[in-house]
Amino acid sequence: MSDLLTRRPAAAVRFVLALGANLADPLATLRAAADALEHVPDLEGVRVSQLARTAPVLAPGQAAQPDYLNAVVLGRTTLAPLALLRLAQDLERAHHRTRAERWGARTLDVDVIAVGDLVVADPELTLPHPRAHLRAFVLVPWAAADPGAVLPGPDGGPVAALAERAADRGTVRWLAADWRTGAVPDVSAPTPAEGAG
Ligand code: A4P
Ligand code: MG
Repeated sequence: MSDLLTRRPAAAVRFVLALGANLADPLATLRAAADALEHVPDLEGVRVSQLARTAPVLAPGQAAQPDYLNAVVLGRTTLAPLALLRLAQDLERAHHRTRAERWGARTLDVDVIAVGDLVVADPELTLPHPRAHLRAFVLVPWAAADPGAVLPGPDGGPVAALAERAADRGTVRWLAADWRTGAVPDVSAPTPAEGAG
C-alpha cells in the first residue's frame, strides 16, 4: 500500500466524508454521526452540509430500496488517510452497519470522498472516491456547503459544475438546512413515485 495512505500529513489537509443512510432511523443516525464527527480530536474545523433526501441509486437489476438521507462532512485533519477510513468504518460499525450486498440498503455508510489533493487507486482506499464525480447525492450537498469546492483527480473539477451535470441529479428530492436540531420535511412521507404504486 502507498505511503501516501498510511503516513500522517505534515500539516492538516482538507477532507470530505459522505454520509448516507436508508434503514432503521436515518435522521437520528445522521444526526448522531455528525455530532460524533464534530468531537473527534484529530478533525478540525468540522462543518456539516445540508441534509438531502435522495431516491436510491441502484445497480442494474437491484431490488427497490427506501429513499436515502445523505449529507457531507468537511474539515481538516492530520490523520493518515487510512486512519480516516478506519474512523469512518468504526462509525458505521457503531451504527450496526452490515455488508450483505454491494450498494445494499444500510443503516449508515461513511465514504471518504477526498483527502487533500491525493489521487490514489488502492482497493482498500481509492481517493478521490471513484464514483464521487457522478453522484448527485454527494455533489449537491457538498456544493451547497462549499460553493467553491473542487474535486481533485482526473475525473474531478468544480463540484458545483459536476453537480449540475450529474445524471442522477433528479434523485435529490429536497435539501434541509436546519436539520441537526430543527424540523425537517417529513422523512417518512411517501414519495410521488411510491404513492402512485
Ligand atoms: N473503499 C475504497 N475506497 C473507498 C473510499 N474512498 N471510501 C473500500 C470508503 N471505502 C472505500 O465499501 C466497500 C469497500 O470499499 C470497503 O471495504 C473500503 O475499503 P462499502 O462501504 O462496504 O460498500 P458500499 O458503500 O456498498 O460500496 P461503494 O462502492 O462505496 O458504494 P457507493 O458507490 O458509495 O454507493 N443512493 C443514494 N441515493 N444515496 C446513497 O448514499 N449509496 C450507494 C452506495 C448506492 N446508492 C445510493 C447511495
Ligand atoms: Mg461505502
